[in-house]
Amino acid sequence: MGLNLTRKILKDHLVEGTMEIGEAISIKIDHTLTQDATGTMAYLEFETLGLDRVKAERSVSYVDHNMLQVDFKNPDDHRYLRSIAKKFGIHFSRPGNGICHQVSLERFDAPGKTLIGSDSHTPTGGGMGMIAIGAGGLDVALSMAGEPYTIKMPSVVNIRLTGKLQPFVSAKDVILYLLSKFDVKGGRGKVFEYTGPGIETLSVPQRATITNMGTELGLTTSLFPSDEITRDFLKKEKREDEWVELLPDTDAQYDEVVEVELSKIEPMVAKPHSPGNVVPISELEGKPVNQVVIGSCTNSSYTDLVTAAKMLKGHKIPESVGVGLLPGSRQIMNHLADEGWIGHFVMSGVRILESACGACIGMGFAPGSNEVSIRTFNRNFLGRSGTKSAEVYLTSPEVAAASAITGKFTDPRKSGIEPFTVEIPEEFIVDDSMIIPPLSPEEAKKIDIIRGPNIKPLPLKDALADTIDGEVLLKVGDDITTDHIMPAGAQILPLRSNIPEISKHVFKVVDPEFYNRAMEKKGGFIIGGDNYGQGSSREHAAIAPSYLGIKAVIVKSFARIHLANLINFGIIPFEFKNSDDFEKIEQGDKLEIGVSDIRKQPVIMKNIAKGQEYELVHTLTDKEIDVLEAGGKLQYVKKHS
Ligand code: MIC
Ligand code: SF4
Repeated sequence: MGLNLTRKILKDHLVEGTMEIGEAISIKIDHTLTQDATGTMAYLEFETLGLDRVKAERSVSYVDHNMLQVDFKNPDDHRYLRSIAKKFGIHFSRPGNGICHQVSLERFDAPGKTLIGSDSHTPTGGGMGMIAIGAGGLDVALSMAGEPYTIKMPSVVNIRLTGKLQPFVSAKDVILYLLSKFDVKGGRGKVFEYTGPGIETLSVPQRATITNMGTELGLTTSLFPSDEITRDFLKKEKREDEWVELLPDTDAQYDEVVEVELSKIEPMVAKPHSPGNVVPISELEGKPVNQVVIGSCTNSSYTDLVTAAKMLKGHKIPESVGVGLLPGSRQIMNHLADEGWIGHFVMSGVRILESACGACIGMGFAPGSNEVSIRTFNRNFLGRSGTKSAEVYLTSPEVAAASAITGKFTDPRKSGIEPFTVEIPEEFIVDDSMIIPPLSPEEAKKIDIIRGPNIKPLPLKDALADTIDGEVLLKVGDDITTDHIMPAGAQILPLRSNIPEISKHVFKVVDPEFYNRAMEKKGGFIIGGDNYGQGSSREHAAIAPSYLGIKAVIVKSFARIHLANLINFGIIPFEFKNSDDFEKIEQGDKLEIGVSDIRKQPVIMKNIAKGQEYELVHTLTDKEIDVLEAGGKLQYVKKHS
């Protein structure tokens, strides 16, 4: 029986387990990625492991999220991260060099390798033919320490692409189309592996747009083969030596097949407040727009940005619209400058922002009250832009540019602009002078780690008691994101290295009183619906609740990365055996769960207030139960080393 590419790469890296769907497998990790907003915590955790140097083949630390620098906090984190990189043998991509996923694709990703990153969009690397997975910071720290990474063996779906995209329709529309079919829960426990003649029409950056936003489907990851197109991209990046051909077997087996005819896809738009809320542009045409932002790790390729520049060239942006450009990397910014495109953006009235996450994570360029913002990003969760009342829509660069010109939602095919193609340059401008390479072990010994006053040690939980009890502090519905649990943005993001401070903001967008209640009641429980914890990989959405005394989260189902983060920080992730029980529980109910032997399922939860009992289940492995019993993964690792 022929192997698909996902299974081939996983098999090559398998350390433990059998590759049966749903079974826990541990894989060897070749590359690691961190960004500053999750990285400071990941390195604080790595430090506690007591190693002299990272053991992964290639580890890279990026600074791209916390770049506003309104006071000492962000620059102190940057300085800490730079000293850590030098101390432990890590590449350091300096602030200004670009967004982690874009730079990783350009300078570090390599076909056939495995990559773990403390950012949920790490699967961007799947566009390069590697297994790239997003994880919590602690799991990345352990991968840097040489530990294998454990996932549940995913099922592999063959997304078979045929045909060719129409002019002004691009890779973003392909992934938005898939989101319209499968929504934000449809990919859980799966890998989307792209095959078929249509893939030959997509460049590596276009493939990476699709794999990047596969995260929004809830996928474990997404994967394209490594073919001549991959080779060509690596050659242009002066890294052809890292190319290997990697294809599925001709008779490869898949668990499902989905056919997608590229020529039938239209420009698509994700409406507020979910990337899964997708409609064709025709449903929105003519609606006034106040803001347009082009860029981010989803749409920052040369083709994306030159296409937008060509469309905007010679036009003046109407006064009712503010347009921003966030080029994903310094390399792309250099091309735009070198070839005169920056000038065209500026002449049309676009505000040039820096090569960073910026507006995507609410770090500046927020829309006004009730305003309509079109963004070429991957997420439009409530309040993420910094303005809770704003309506954020996600589109391709083509729709964004056409709408920026008219001041209303515009189908680029009807914009009057003649269709054109943008060829990737013969060679990219390769300049790694903003990447500090790892020091030799001897040089590294001389480095001191520099910490600022906002960098506080990580508080750890005690070992698990036999019974856990307390009140239901909050009851929420389906699809709660980690942006709901632990919001980001300019006020809160700089507190990522200070758990006691950041904990004050837990669930702030859902219930501003949550923190006070959790403190007053000395912790308790959270009740949730389906797909609890979707979105970002931020482990702060587990660490901060753990610090506030949350003992268990009881929901209908979890999203993958958040589930792992809860376990890592000692919060028990239970699911209702009978999802109707969700309805019976209210905020304020007093619950009690005997957890001395949670290996035996179902586990009984008593509702003292209502005199009821409910059956709970979980998907925990024996090792995960040991981790929970120790109070969390760091405590467990220390006990076993
Ligand atoms: C995001 O897009 O939500 C982030 C900010 O990049 C997060 C990481 C974080 O919260 O630091 C992610 O995607 O994991
Ligand atoms: Fe940065 Fe936005 Fe990409 Fe997250 S999704 S890595 S915040 S650009």
